[in-house]
Amino acid sequence: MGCDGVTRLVVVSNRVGDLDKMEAAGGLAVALGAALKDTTGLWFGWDGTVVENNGDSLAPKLTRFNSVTTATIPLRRSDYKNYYLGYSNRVIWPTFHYRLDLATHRAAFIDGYKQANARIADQLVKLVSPRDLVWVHDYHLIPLAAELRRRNIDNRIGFFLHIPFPPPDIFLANPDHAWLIETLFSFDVIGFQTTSDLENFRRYVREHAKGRLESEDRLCAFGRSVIARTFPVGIDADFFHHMAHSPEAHGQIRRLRQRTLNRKQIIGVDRLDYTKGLPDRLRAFRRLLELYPENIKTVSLNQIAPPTREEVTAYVAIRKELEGLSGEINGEFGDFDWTPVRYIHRAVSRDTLAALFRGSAVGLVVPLRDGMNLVAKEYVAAQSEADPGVLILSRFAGAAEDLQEALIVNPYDRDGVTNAMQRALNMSLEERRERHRALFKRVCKRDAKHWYESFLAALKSCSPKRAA
Ligand code: ADQ
Repeated sequence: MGCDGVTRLVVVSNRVGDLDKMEAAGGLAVALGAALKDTTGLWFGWDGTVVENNGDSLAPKLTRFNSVTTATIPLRRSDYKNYYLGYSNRVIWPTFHYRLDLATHRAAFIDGYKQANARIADQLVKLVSPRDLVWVHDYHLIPLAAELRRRNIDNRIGFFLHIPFPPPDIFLANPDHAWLIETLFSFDVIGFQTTSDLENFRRYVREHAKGRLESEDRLCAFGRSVIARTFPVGIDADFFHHMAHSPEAHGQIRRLRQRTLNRKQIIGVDRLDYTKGLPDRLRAFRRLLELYPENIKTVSLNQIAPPTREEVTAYVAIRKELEGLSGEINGEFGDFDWTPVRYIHRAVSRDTLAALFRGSAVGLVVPLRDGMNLVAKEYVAAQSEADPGVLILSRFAGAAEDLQEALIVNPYDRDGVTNAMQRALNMSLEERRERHRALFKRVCKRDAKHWYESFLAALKSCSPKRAA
């Protein structure tokens, strides 16, 4: 990478994005794709395939895309089950999103998580050179630095948590809380999305791990010291704005308006995940039609929700609930010439998304809990200065810390969300412009480049660690 001409960047994440298409529905792939676009480096992760436990090779497959090489490995079947579906997505994901009720603790899950991280480290060490900066992403790989240190890797290693970090009272409910935190201290830099995530982490370290704050951003515990700071993730705002204003986007918006007879559109775009508050928003939309019937036949809700993690029961349940609700609303309110809710259960290309955002009067981003939420930033970036739409944003999305000029709502308060929709649909052009100007400025300032440059600057400021 152009890091400093000498060091190379090695990014490690659960999945490696498709650098050719970047159509993947997932915030991490989108953010890292933008970060790696103008660098040279290595991106290491799972290729999405599963092999049988014995015999098949886990050796990385190298592929070059311009200046970035991807190195991908398959997962063993037991790791897929216990590390990926099990500990990562049935323990850490729900717990870190404050959903203790959905966490399933099994010995096989935590054992699998540890073993898979050790196997990933075995493959990764073959590719790491002494001067590389190693940047590990997200909750699947919390113990990776400890595994690398065990293999005598003393490079600078950073970690960025894309999801929230819960308050100590919730974190303590995870039987492995002490181990998870100790293992994090093998990194040199730990990055969080928001100040409340960072504060939750600091509180745990101070109150439950005998740690102390050494300086404004340095924490000491377990005889080691790490930089712990916020690095709110951003998007390539310029690129997204231009994509939403291309001649192709104009054509798509014109066709959308013709098809919908110029009715106002509310748009939601989220992976189909229980953290995203999808059923609640459909209920809030139904309430909008009940409380403010002038919206009947004049407003539609387009919800794009591609499938994820379909082998986890909680995800099957949410899909059923959503399909049931959209069917009910359409049955109750729809007519031959108007469909109130359009629900699309697949990924769409980035340029189509940009056009849809621009063509929609309201962006509805109301997760129950979210690390950041890039859709909120994409919706802002896609708007036209002259006639911008209105962003409705959950106070529990990390993005709300920065995007205060959105209409901030409590996603658990259905009537509050309904009233925000009504307000957004009727907001004066002057107020829309004023809010959008402020939001767009922030989204541009704290963009993807700012995110990765500030993280890497912090990582480079550390002196290489000796193996623990
Ligand atoms: P996610 O939970 O995946 O990411 P989010 O930040 O909203 O959530 O990112 C989703 C990305 O996928 C967006 O760029 C969006 O445009 C895209 N996407 C969603 N649906 C799509 C569809 N149908 N077709 C095409 N693209 C689609 C995690 C955390 C977030 C955090 C990010 C980045 O959960 O809180 O913001 O990582 O750190």
